[in-house]
Amino acid sequence: MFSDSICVGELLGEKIQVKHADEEGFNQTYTRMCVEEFRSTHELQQKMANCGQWVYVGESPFNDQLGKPYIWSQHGEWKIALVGESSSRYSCCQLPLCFQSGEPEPRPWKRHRTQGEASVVVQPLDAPRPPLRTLEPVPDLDAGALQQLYEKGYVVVKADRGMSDVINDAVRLSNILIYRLADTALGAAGNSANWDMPLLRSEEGTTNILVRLDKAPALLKLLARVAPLAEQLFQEPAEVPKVCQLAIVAPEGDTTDTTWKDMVDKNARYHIDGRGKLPNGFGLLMGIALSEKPDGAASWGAFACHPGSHRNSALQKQYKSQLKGKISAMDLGHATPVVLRPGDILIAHPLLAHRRTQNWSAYPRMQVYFRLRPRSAAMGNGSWQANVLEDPFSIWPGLRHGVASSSHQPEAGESPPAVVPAGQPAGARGS
Ligand SMILES: O=C(O)CCC(=O)C(=O)O
Repeated sequence: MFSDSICVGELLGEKIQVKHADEEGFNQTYTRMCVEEFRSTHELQQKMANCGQWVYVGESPFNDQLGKPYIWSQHGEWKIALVGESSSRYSCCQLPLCFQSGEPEPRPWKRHRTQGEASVVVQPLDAPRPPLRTLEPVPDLDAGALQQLYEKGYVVVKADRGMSDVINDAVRLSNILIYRLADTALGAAGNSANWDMPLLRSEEGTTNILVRLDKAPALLKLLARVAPLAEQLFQEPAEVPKVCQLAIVAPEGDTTDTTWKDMVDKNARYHIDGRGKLPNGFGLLMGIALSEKPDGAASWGAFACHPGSHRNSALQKQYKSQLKGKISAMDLGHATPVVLRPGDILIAHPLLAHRRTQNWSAYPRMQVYFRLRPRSAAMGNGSWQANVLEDPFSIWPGLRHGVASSSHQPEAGESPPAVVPAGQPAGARGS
């Protein structure tokens, strides 16, 4: 048990440290990890419901029998648990998550397995975090500004370069708050068919919203503009889907996090649309960017893909098993983020393995996705996509035609890929 104090390192940094626990297994360094990544790499007994963005994971197992210790938060309450155990060992309502210097106050931790409390101290692992950078103040009002204030009663002080950093932090915080509020509202509304909105469904908060096209003329207009590209590939008009997907990637992290600019993308799990069902029922993924890549952002929530994976038949054959966790996922290396400017159109094969990157910027990434299929497919029995796993270009006669009339025509053997299911086309999301 923890005797009197546990010194946890700087909670908002990459690493924290636990010291002075009676059980030696807890006394080690813990590294910050996204909850999603933690879940996908450890066999957890705990559901970790309503948890925050982060978990801190110990470097070594607790002992020979028990797994790694980890520190996580649920509804703002911090807990210490062990991989393999179904309930946490300790909890603490308050941690001084953000402090500039000096020793934080000891906090009582509740013991779950034995009665009593343990006193906990949170402090930086290495050097204490320096106080907030001293910002240069804006210059004094000059004589002209003072004169205007005198005459007109108002004046505008133009933003200088020193403002951009602080504004960026403030914009990011505002966006995190807005999108958390929106997620909460969407969760409370459930299926929002009764709202006075074109929104059909949002199973994942603002992350993926299905928007009814018949009630969203702006998006229908957008589709009308881009649909000829699908027609070129299908060599027939595309069916107008019932919905499209509005995919928003709000800024990652916490409102108290000051280290976000240093963060890099840690998502790693690619998917092929269709939730394991291949072929997956649509013939073309079209994504149109609504937002700009923020200046200097290394990871802004971009669509990222594994080029050529649409022709990887080995991947497609094993995909369902790896999705169910029966076998380990095929290593496809690093995904390529696709940089789009507002209005740019991404066209992707339905079998392309892809994912979204984390958004370590101040602004939400917004993209509209249409999942399209040939109009005749709606009438038929799925035969239009019957050969797509053997011949990924069988669904795109227009590509064959176009390539043939230039120099090189892809052969079926050149393209071992796969595709999607019949049935629900647009909106058939994968993972
Ligand atoms: O948001 C994105 O760019 C990707 C979304 C995605 O992977 C999907 O909907 O299947």
